[in-house]
Amino acid sequence: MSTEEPPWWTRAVVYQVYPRSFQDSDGDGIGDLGGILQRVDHLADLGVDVVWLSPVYPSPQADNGYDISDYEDIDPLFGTLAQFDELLAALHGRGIRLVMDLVVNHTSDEHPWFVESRSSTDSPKRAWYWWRPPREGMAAGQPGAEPTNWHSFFSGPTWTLDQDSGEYYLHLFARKQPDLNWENPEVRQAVYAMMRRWLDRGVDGFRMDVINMISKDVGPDGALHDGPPLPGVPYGDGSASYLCGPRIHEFLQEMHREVFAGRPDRLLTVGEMPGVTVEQARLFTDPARAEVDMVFQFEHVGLDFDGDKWHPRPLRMRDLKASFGRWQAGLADVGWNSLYWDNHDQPRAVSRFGDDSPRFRRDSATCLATLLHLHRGTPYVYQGEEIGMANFPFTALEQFRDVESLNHHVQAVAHGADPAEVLAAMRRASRDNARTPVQWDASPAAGFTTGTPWIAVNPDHREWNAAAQREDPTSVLAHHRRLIALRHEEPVVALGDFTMLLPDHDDVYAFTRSLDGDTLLVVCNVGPAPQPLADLLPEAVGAGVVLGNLPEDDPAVLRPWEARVLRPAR
Ligand code: TEU
Repeated sequence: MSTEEPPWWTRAVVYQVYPRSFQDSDGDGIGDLGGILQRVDHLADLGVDVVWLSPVYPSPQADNGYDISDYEDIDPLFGTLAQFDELLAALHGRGIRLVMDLVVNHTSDEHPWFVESRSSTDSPKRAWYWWRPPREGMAAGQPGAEPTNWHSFFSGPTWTLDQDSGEYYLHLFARKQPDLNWENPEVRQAVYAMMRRWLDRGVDGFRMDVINMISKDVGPDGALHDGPPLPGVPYGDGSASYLCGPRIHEFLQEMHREVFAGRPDRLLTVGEMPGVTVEQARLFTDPARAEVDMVFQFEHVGLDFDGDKWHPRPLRMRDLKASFGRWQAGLADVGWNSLYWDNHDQPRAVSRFGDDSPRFRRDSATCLATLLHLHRGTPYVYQGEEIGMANFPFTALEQFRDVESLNHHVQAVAHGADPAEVLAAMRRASRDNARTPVQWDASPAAGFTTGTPWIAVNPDHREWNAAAQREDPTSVLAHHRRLIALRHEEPVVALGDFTMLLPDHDDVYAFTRSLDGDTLLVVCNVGPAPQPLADLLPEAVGAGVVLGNLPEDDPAVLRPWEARVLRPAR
């Protein structure tokens, strides 16, 4: 670390709001800006420094707002620009920054840019997207005539035929999310201008959706290439052609110059980067290269499935330690980590990595939170995580809303999978687990809405809700408050070095953090059996407890799901 003052976000905790599911203020069953305004006190009370707001722009809502038809406004579903300004002021008034979601790998197919692009092969906006004729020697619309064999993130091919022109357009995600052509400088300048307008409005940065997919690997002839075949589907894996493509660093550096250079350093940029490696992340987050402050990597949320998210396998703690340990070491001297378990795309951590049975739900939620927040990096809390929200007990297809889950069901069943098994996988892995309404209180719609919620409220809200936890010092909520405060108060939490201990132990996750002679020892029992701490880490036994998730008891034994942050005697 240099002698310069470290960036403010090294001490910060970010809270993600997924507006559709946070708080409804007008009774239509969908969360909105007015609702967030009503809950600003909850955020201030928690002590978070930043809110990352998932998309609120006008959108046909094919992917809950990640399909944007106008970057410059607010969807009436969520409110108005005036309300947005009011929210921004309310957050700023409490010292909380607001980071917008920036979704510019693709637009909605209803964005005027795409409508214009599709209108004719000579449209001035034709080259703003990826249009290609059918595969050589094949007729448009014939199965397999797609320009490449790539499998979409949301099932099916990544190409949709436009009947009028006989050409296909590229969409890595849903067919209503056509990919922008970043090779085109006009596209880039339009995006930068839009970003500048939001910053001028007062927002404090961006979370950049799938930003490592904007550079596609086109050869000198503009050709895109097939990827290796995938098992079980008639498609291939195109990721080598679009993950961290050849111009990705150039584009992000250009964006930095055009949008961020010379602005006050209160801003935060975080690039969402599926498939990013730690070596690449060092480049993306090296301050000297001026690209982004930090990235969301996906390694740890890929350890409990085989190949794809619908084929789960048990998580091995050793794999998690090896992965987190590698990221901590890889970004120790250059760059910065972001730390997360949950977001709007992931099933709930307490159900996935913890134990959501009544006996261990509170303890495992607080244990996981302690483990994460004590790493070096910027922690992200996803709405509801701070009260220990769990997966939804889905039993029927009709309960799902997410385009990824629904498309997967159609495709898997069409390819011969057993519908009951497909449903079981969805119950466990669907993004809808993260999208059920925030559980504010024990009332029928959990205080989320006075109407009918767009997706069912988890029946466990009668017991698991914010109101029940607010005054309870032993609650998951109170524990998050303490963790956030600890990062603010203790320089060693924000900036200390990280050393993994017991890398091969299956149930105890332990590490130290050190800064200028101050050391914290963090010990977490990530399983249901007591662990003999005295044998495993004798130095932990006499150490002072800085923060724990269970009442102090026998210092020599780590109880199931117990987490302790200790300061060993010097
Ligand atoms: O997600 C990107 C991504 O690759 C994965 O999270 C993927 O969408 C899926 O969840 C894997 O199971 C981002 C957004 O976070 C997500 O909500 C959007 O649907 C997607 O991009 C497209 O904009």
